Amino acid sequence: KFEAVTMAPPDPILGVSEAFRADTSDAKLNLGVGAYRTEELQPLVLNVVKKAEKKMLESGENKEYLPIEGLAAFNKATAELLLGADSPAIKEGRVATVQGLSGTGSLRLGAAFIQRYFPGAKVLISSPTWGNHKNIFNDAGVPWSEYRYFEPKTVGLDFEGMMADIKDAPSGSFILLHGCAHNPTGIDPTPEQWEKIADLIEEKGHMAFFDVAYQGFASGSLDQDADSVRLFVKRGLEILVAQSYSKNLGLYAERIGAINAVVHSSDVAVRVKSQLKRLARPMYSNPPVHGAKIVANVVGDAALFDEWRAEMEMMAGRIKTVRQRLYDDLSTKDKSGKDWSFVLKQIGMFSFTGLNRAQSDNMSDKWHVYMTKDGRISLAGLSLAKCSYLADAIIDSYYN
Ligand code: PLP
Ligand code: TYF
Repeated sequence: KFEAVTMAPPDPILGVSEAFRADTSDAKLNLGVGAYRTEELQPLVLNVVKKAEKKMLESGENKEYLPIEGLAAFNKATAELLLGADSPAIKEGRVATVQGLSGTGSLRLGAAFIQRYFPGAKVLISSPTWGNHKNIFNDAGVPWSEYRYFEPKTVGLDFEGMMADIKDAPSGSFILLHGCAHNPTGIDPTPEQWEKIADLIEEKGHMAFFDVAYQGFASGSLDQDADSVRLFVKRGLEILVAQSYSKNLGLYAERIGAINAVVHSSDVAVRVKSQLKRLARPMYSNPPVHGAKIVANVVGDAALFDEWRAEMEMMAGRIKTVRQRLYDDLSTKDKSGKDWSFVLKQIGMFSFTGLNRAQSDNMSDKWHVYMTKDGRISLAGLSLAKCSYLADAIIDSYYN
C-alpha cells in the first residue's frame, strides 16, 4: 500500500543545506539556513548555555515529565522577557503562556487554536515571508492570504500596500507580524508605522499574531526588539505571540519556545491556557525539559543574563561587521554605479539581495554559494574572509 506514496519536495530552506553538503568544492559557502556561525564558519554554543548546563548537571536534575504547559520557571521567564518584567498584563494575570516546540511548534499551536476557536477566520501573511508560515497554516487547516510588504523598486517596505491589504481583510482576521528582523527581507516597520498598524488592526477588529524569532538580533537590545509587541499590549489589544530561542540563545536543536496569548482578563487567560493545553496533549503530550531549564537558568540569574546579552551583542555585532564589509566590497568591485546601500539598511541575520531564481542558481552552480532561491543570503553564515569572494559571485550573477 505504501507503494502509492509519492516523493515530497525538499524544504526550500533546509534543502539548501543538503545541496551544500553534496558539493565537493573547497570554495563552497552555505548562506542558506539562518544559523549563526563564527568567523571560522563553525556553529557556536554560547558560554551562558554551557554554564547553565553545568549548573543543571551539578544540581542533579531529573527527567520527569513536564506538565503539558511546560516548565513554570520557563513560562514565567519567557513572558517577562517578551513583555518586560514589570508588565501590568503579567501582574494582572492576563498572559497565558504555554511552552512550545520552538518557534515552529508554538506557531503551529497558535494555528491550531485559531482553527478550533475562530473557524473560518483568515490569517494574513506578509509577502514574502518565512517559507514555513504557509505550511503551518495549511496543515492546521487555517485559510490565509498575503498582504503586500516588500517593494522591490525601493528595496523597502510597501507600507501603503500593507495597510491597504490589512484594511481590506474581513474584520476579525489574524494579522501575522514579524516582531522584529523580518525574515527574509530584513526590513521592519518604523515605530511610527507600527503605531499606524496597531491603529488599523484595532479599528478593523483584527487580531495581531506576532512571530518573535529574533528578539535581541535586530537592534541588539532584547527590550527594543519587543517594542512592537509591547505597543499592542500597552494599548490593551489582545494578541498571540510565538517565541523562539533558536537564534538568540543558539538553542536550535533544543526546540524551545512558547506561545503566549495576552488577553483582557485573568479569567480569559486561564480558559485560553486550558484550551492550548488541550490542543498540545494529543499532538505531543508535553514538551522537552532541557532547553526550558537552560532558558530559565539564564534569564533567572542576573549574572548569566548579563553575560547572555553580551554574547548576543557579539553575535549581532559580527553580523553587522560582515554586512558592512560585503557592502564595501560590492560598492568597490561593481563599476556600474548601482546603489548597494540596501544591504546596510536591512537588519537581522539576512540580506535580501534581489537576485532572482536564475541568478541564485548561478550562485550555486558556478560559485558554490548556496542561498535560498528567493534571493536571501544568511549573513550569519558569512565570514569577513569570504566577503570579497561573495561580492564577486553576486556581481557576476547579477549582471548575467
Ligand atoms: N519564524 C521565523 C520568522 C523564523 O525565521 C524561524 C526560524 O528561525 C522560526 C519562526 C522558527 O524557528 P524554530 O522553530 O527553529 O524556532
Ligand atoms: O529562515 C531560516 O533560515 C531559519 C531557519 O523549516 C529555519 O528560520 C528554516 C527552515 C525551517 C526551520 C528553520
